[in-house]
This record gives sequence, structure tokens and C-alpha cells, in this order.
Amino acid sequence: MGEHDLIDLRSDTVTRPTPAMRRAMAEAEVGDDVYGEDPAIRALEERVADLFGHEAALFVPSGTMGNQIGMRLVCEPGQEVLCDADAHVVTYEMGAAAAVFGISTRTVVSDGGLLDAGALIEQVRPRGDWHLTATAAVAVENTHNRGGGRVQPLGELERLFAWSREAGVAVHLDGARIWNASVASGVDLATYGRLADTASVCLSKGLGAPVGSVLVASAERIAVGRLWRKRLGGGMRQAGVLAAAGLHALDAHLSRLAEDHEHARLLAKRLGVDPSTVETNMVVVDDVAAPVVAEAAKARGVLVSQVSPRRIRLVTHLDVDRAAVDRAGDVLADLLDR
Ligand code: TLP
Repeated sequence: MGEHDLIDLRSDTVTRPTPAMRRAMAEAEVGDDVYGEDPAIRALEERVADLFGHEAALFVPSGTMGNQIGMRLVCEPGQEVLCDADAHVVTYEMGAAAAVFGISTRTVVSDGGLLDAGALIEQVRPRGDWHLTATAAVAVENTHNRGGGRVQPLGELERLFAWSREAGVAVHLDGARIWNASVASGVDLATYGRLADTASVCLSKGLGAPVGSVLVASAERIAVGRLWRKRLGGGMRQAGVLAAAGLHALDAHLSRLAEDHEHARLLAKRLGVDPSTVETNMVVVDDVAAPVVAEAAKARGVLVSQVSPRRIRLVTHLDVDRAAVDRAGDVLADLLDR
């Protein structure tokens, strides 16, 4: 079996550009984006800023860079960002906030990543105290990765944002999969956008672009973000080929995310996982010997990711069609004795 016959459910990051996307990339009008002269990048930044109701946007190479610059824009070194204990920004970003920016993070244990605005607010520490590390920002992840692709309740997001205005604390949204949240909940992107000061959204997850994320914020903040991107080595030149992939993804791949969600529910049903726990494109299977299952599944052509020794994660995406979902379901059901 060749590499391309594998059904890769490890992540929605693994998608390859479709022929139509490759054509759009090949035809992109490009310029030097460090000079601000790449028309495709400019078009993408404007479009994404508009979608989320923000003044400006910045194309960055990865969601990690989008999150880290986004947090730096609302938090000074020596201050803290508060988030849930399973957040991507503290779990999978290599301690970047501390290592790169001198930002302290403090975490609050949540129920499967679900935002509880009250619980976060309770932990916020004020500025101007002689002893305390001031909480400058709160970070929220939607959908929540380690929460199994859960959509954050709109009411909690609204509560947190309304409170943050009074308190002078900023809100950063890790919206790597905000598209999935919007398609699943019917809440539009602008509504999610206006509930955050800075938001990082990824083109290279469910939307299927090969590379790239976009940070949205006020024009003033994005101008500073541009400096940080350059400092970090994220200033790219003829990056319009990547922006063209992103623009194509927004045109062609946004509404089809509903199909990925349907596929995830089908997989869940097949594996005896309660489908009501599957809100978007992820299925989490607990109480399994993750390394054993992953190895055995791989031998039978299905790749899954191990989130912990007892948990595997299956992610549906553009490169997994209904037939592949059925085949993967059969293999995994057999292995898991379901
Ligand atoms: N998540 C990856 C891994 O890092 C775990 C995955 O396979 O799910 N925010 C969220 C919520 C994410 O899930 C990810 C990627 C990122 C940010 C970072 O994006 P990249 O990989 O582009 O830096």
C-alpha cells in the first residue's frame, strides 16, 4: 500500500491542495509582501479582516505564529495571559509565550475545554498591584482541539467579552477552526470576530490550504504585528501563491465543512462514541491502548493520532471521502471490538 492509499485521520492539517487550488496558486499575481506589494496577500488580508469585522489582518505562516503575535499585541512581557489548561497556546506551542515574548501564562482547568466565563473571570488579577502578575488578556479556543472539536457557547463568549470591556482585559481568540464552529453553530464569523480583540484563524486546517493563517485586529495592532512577524522571520516575499490557496479555500471549501462534520458523526456512531459529543470534525475515543491501536490501525492503512496513552483522536477533512470514512470505520471498529 502506497503512502497515498493511507486514510489519514491524524489531523485536518494533512490535506493536500486540490488541482483547482493548485491552479489558483499557479495563476496568482504576486509581489514582494515585505514591501507590502503582493496583491494576493493584500486581497486575502482584506477579505479575512472583513469576514471577521476587524479593521486589518496579517498573513502569517502558521497558527502558532498567529496566536503568539496575537497574544503579544495584547500582553506585555511580565504580564499574563489566562486560558484553560488544555488550550493549544499552552499545550502545543512549545512554551512560545514565555520563550519568545516573556509572557506568563496561567491556566484554569475546564470541563473538556468548554468556556466558563465566570470561572476565568474569577481568576483574573488586576493591574497596579505591587505583588500580583497582572492579567492583560484571556485566550479562548474555538473550536477546542483537546476538547474534541467542541464549539464554545455563544452566551459564554458574549459574557466574557462584555466583562472584558469593563475590566480592561483583552480577549484573544485562537480560531484555528473557527470556520468549523461557524458552520456547526450557524453563528457567523463576524459575530465571533467582534467578541475578540485579536483572533488567529487558520487556512491550513479544514479549509485545506497548504500553509498559512491570518491574524485579525485593529489597524493599529496589526501594524505592530507586522513588525513582530518580521522580527520572527515570518516576513515572506512572493507569498501570494499561498494567499491564492487561501482565497480559493474560502470560496470552495468553507461550506463543505458540514460534510466533514457529518463524516465525524458517522465514524462516532460506528465506534460506539456518543455522536452528540461530536460537534465538528473530531472524534475522540477514550479508554483504549492508544499506542497499540495506532500501530495496528496503521498496519491496516488508517492513521490516527494519540492524544494521550488512553485516548486517540480521529479528524475528518477534505481528503477523506465517505468511502474512506466507511473503510476507516470498519478497520477501527474491528480493532476496538465495537
Ligand atoms: N493543531 C495541530 C497540532 O498542533 C495539535 C492539530 O493537528 O490539531 N490552534 C489550534 C486550536 C490548533 O489545533 C493548531 C494546530 C494551532 C493553533 C497551530 O497551528 P499551526 O500548526 O499552523 O501552527
